[in-house]
Amino acid sequence: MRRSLTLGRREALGFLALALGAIATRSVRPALAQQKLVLKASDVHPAGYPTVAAVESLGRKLQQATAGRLSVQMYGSMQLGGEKEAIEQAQVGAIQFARVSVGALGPVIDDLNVFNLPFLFRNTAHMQKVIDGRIGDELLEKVTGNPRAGLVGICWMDAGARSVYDTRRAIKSIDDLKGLKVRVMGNPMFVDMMNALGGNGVAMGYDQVFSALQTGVVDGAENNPPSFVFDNHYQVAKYYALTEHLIVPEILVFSRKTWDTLSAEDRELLKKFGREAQAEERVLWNQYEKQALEKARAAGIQIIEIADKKPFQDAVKPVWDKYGPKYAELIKRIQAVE
Ligand code: GTR
Repeated sequence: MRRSLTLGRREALGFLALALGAIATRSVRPALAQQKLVLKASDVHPAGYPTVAAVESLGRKLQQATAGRLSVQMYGSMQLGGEKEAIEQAQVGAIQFARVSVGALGPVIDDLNVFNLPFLFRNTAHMQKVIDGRIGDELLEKVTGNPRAGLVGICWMDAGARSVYDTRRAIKSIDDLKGLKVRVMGNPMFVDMMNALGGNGVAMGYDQVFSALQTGVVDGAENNPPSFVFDNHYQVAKYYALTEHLIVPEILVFSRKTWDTLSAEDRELLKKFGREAQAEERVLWNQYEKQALEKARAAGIQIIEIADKKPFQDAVKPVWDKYGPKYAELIKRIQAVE
């Protein structure tokens, strides 16, 4: 009897989303477009993280430009759950901004999955050129134009390169990955990728990774240095192998439900400040990436350079064979970006 009275975390989040939704529908009505509106934003990362700081800065500019009529309330640190939950909450209009990885949004908007191909970009500078240019704009438009997604693409954000970390052993060559249970983002492409690399890919929400590492549900995960360090995974996983197998940008999306209630001027402001947030986040990102690696080294994490990535690149060929062909044209254009 007692158990039915206690709310599970997921149920509690569900209620929270509903409650936020109720507030949102009350405050977001076309006829009331001139009224004060607090736009809710979700991020899995804590205060101070580049993506969180950039969206907060967007919020301050919005507040200033509209004399306080529009503002942003940031819910960081997974207060509203993981990224799947953030996407769903933005779709129903319970929140307005979801800052998520393209990895997490790929299952909703297949056009984006091109960026989730392992070793697609030569390096992070290449990825930046692509998201800053024509292709970046086109893919944001695909998000906005997707009739089923219920989202508007605002801007991209940097997330560097993702590498494997684990609690068991130093991965020096691809053979060391054999049999390791490695958490990946909730996208079938990444499960296939990890399996192709010799590990066992386990898809799981970001909100569960720390405890899964701690309890041994998984042996490892893969992420960029700031997530590894500032989300505390480095406290349990002591080996970080710089495989850099994925360079997946992040994206800031906005609830279509709310968007449709905004005036053209307000939409323009959101787009303008979004573009600025993309540039601001990059500066913060570069600093944070350096700090993260320094902090990991100081904490005694074994950081392993992988001089020869070719065996890793060769191993993911089946992933390219399975998912690559439908993006063939776009891949050619991406590869041609210098
Ligand atoms: C981080 C990223 C998050 C989330 C997370 C994950 O690098 O910033 O948006 O996608 O990875 O692995 O789920």
